[in-house]
Amino acid sequence: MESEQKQVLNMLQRPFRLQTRKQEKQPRSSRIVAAHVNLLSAPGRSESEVRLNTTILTGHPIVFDEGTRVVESQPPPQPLALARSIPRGTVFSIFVKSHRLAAKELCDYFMEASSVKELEEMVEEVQGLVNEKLFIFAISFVITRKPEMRHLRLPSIVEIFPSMFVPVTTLSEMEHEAKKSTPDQIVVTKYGPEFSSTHLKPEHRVAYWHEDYGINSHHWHWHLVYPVDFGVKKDRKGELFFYMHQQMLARYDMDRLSVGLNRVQKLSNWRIPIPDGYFPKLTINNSGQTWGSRQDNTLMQDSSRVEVRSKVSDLEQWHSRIMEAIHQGYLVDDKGNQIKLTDTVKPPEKRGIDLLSDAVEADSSLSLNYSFYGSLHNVGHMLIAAVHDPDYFHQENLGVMSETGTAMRDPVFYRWHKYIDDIFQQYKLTQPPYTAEELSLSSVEVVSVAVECQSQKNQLITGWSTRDFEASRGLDFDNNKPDKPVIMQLKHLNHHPFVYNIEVINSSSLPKEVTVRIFMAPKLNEKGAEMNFMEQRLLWAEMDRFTHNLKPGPNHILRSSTSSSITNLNDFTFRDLEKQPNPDNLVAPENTLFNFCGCGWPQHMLLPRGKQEGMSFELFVMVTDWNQDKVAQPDGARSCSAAASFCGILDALYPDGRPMGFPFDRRPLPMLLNRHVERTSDLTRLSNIAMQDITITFTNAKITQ
Ligand code: CUO
Repeated sequence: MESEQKQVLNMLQRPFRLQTRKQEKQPRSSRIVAAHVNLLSAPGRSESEVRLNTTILTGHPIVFDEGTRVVESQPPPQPLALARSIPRGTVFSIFVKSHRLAAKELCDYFMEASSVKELEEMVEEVQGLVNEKLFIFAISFVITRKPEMRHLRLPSIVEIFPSMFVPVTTLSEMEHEAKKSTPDQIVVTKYGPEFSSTHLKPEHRVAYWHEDYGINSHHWHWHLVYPVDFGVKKDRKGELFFYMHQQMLARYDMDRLSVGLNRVQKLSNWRIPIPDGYFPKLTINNSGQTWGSRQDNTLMQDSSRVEVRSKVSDLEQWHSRIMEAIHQGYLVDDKGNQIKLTDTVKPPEKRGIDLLSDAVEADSSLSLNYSFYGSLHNVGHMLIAAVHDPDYFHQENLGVMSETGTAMRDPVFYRWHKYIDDIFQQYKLTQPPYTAEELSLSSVEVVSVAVECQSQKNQLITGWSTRDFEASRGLDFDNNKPDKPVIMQLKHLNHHPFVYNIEVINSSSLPKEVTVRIFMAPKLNEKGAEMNFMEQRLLWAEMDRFTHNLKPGPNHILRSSTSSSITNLNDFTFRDLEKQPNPDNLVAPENTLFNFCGCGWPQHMLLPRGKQEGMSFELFVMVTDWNQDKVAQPDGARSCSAAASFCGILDALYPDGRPMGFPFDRRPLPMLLNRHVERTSDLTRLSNIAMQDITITFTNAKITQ
C-alpha cells in the first residue's frame, strides 16, 4: 500500500490534470450530493424540488412527481457550485471575498475526510473541475489543519506551480530541451533574476529580492496559515499580520540600502500615477494564461471587474474612518459601542493593534465593524491588480498583486504595504513609551555580543547559491516521458552560516530563565548618516528570539544562525519527501507541528545582501525575564522551534507575551537613567541590553555549504 505521504504527493502533483477516474468508480459524489441537498433543504424549498434536484445530481432517470413542474430557465444546481465558479486557468485570489467563499466551500468539503485515503478519493472527484490554485490551496489547508494529517509534509509550492517562479519563455525552453533529450539525460535549466528586467530601472537592483522563491513561498504559506474569513481565530492573528509584514519591510529596506536605493516610499496618494510598472512574464496556474501587467505611470482607477467592484474613493473613505479611530482612541463596533484601542491590556483582552489590524486587513468575521471600516488592505491589493484593465474591457487577467504567492515580485507590493504599515505605526505612536522597568532586567548583564563566521569576528559574508527544483512535478514537459525529471535551477542570495556569541552575567544566586532577543539594523541611512532612535526604529529586523536558562554567574551563550526563530528549514521537494520515510511516532512534537512549522522565512534570506566594499550594521541583544514574557499555553501545546516569531504555533498561543516588535514598536522614553534618549545605543545604559557593530560583505561569488 502507498504511504500516506506518497498519497499526498500524488494529490499535489500536476494540478492542471483533468479527472482521470474510471467511470465505474464514479459518484462517491453522494457526499457532494448530500452536502448539496442540505443547501436545497433550506426553508422555502419544497420536498419535491429537493427530490427532483437530487435525482438530477445523482444521474438517475428523472421521475416526475405528479404536479411537479420543471422550470426550464433554471439550470440544475451543481455541487460545490461556489468552488466551481472560478474558471480554471484564471487568478484565484484570497483577497477577493467571493473567492474566499469558494475556497471555504471546498476546504469545508475536504475537511470532512476522515483519512488520507478518503481525502484522496474526494480530491480525485474534484480534480479538473475547479481552479487549480484553489484546488491546491484547499488540499494544503486541510492537510495543515486536520490533526490526523499533521505528520504529513507539503512539498514546496515552487514545484507544484513552477509557472509562479520562472517565465513562460524559460518553461518553453525546458519543454524543448526535455523533448529532444535522450532517456538518460537530465535537463537542467538555469534561471536568475537578472533576466526579468534591466538595470535601466533602478528597482531592478532588488529583483533578486522580489523574485526570490523562498520569500514568495513564505508569503503564500503565511496566508495559507492565517487566511481571512475562514473563521480561523488564531491567537493575535491581527497583530501578527501587522508584525510579519512590518518585518518583511524592514528586511526589504535593508536590502534596498545595500544596493544604493532609498527606503521604500508608501503609496498613499492614489490620485497620482504609480511610477513603477511591472511585467510579470509568468503564466497563471501552469495554464499558459498570462498575468496582467502594469505600465510605468499608471493611474489607479475605480474597477467594475466582477472580482473587484470597488472605487478609489472607497479606500479614501475607509482610510479616513480608520485614521479617526486611531486619533480618537477607539473603534466603533457594529452596534455603535466605542471599543478603546490600547496595547496595555491583560490577555485575553485584545490589544488595540490586534483590533485595528483585523479591521484594516480586513477579516469580515473579526473586524469589529466590517461594513464601516471596509476592506482597506484587501481591496487595495485588488485595485492595484486591476489597474491595467479596470473594467475588463480587454479581458486581461488580474496582475500579480492579487495572489499571495506572486505579489511580492511587484515593487508596488512594498509601497502598498508601507502604506498599510504606516497606519499601524500611527497607532503605535499613540501608545506610551516602555518604562525603564519594562525594559530592564537588573539582575542580568549582557557583557558582550559578537558574531563569528568562518573564523572571522563580526564579519559576515553573502553571495549567490542555486537550488534545484523539479518543474516536472507541476508541469508535463513531455507526454512520452512524464516521469523524467526536468530541473529548474534557481539562483538566490545566500550567506555563510554564523554563530552568535553572547556573554551574560546572572548576578542572582539562582538560575534565571530568560528570553534572548536579537535584532539587526543598518547603521547608516541612505545619506550615509547615523540614525536616531525614531528613524532607525522601523529598520530593526528580528534575527532570533529564544529562551535560555542562565546559571548564576557568567554564562556563555552560543547560538547558530540556522536555529533562528524566524526561519523555516523544513522546505522540501517532492523527491525529498519520497525518500523520507513516514515518521514512526505520529504524535511526536516535531511531527504533529510539522506543517504549521513549514511556515517561515527562508534561511537563505536571513541576512541582507550588504555591499561589496562591506556595509555597517548593528546587532542589538536584549535579555528579558521569561517569567514576564511567557504565556500560559493550553494543555498539550508544545513549543515549536521553527519560525514561531513569524508564524506562531499551531493550536497554541503566540509564545511571547510582549507586544510584537518589542522594544522597537513604540517611541522611546524621552529620558532614561536621567539622560536623554536620542539613539538606540542609549538603551545600552540598561545592563540587559548590548549592541555590536558588524559588517556584511557581498562577495558576488558562489556560496557553497
Ligand atoms: Cu501579505 Cu498584503 O498581506 O500581502
